Amino acid sequence: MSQETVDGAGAEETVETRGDERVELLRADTNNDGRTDVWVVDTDGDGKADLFQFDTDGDGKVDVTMVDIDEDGQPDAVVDGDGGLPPEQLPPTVQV
Ligand SMILES: [Ca+2]
Ligand SMILES: [Ca+2]
Ligand SMILES: [Ca+2]
Repeated sequence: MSQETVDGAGAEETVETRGDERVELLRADTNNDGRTDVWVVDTDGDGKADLFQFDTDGDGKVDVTMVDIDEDGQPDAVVDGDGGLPPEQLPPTVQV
C-alpha cells in the first residue's frame, strides 16, 4: 500500500491505463441524485473493464480513480481525482 497520492490544489496525477480509449461500460447513479457517481470504463477495447472512477461527494466530479492494469479484478493503482481521465459530462436529465 505505497501508492503515491497527490493531495493538493492543481496537482493532478495522471494514471497509466491499458489503452487510450474510453469505452464506458457502465455509468451508475448510486445515490439517486441524478448525477453519475460510478464509471466503469474499458480503455483498450477488449470489452473488459480496467478503469473505475467514483464521485464520493456527489459534486459530479471524480474523486477516486482505480486502474486494474492486468484485468484480474484487483485494482493496481488508486489515485485521487480523475487521474487525468475526466469523464464526459452528461446533463443530469436522463435518470428516471
Ligand atoms: Ca479493457
Ligand atoms: Ca466529487
Ligand atoms: Ca489487477
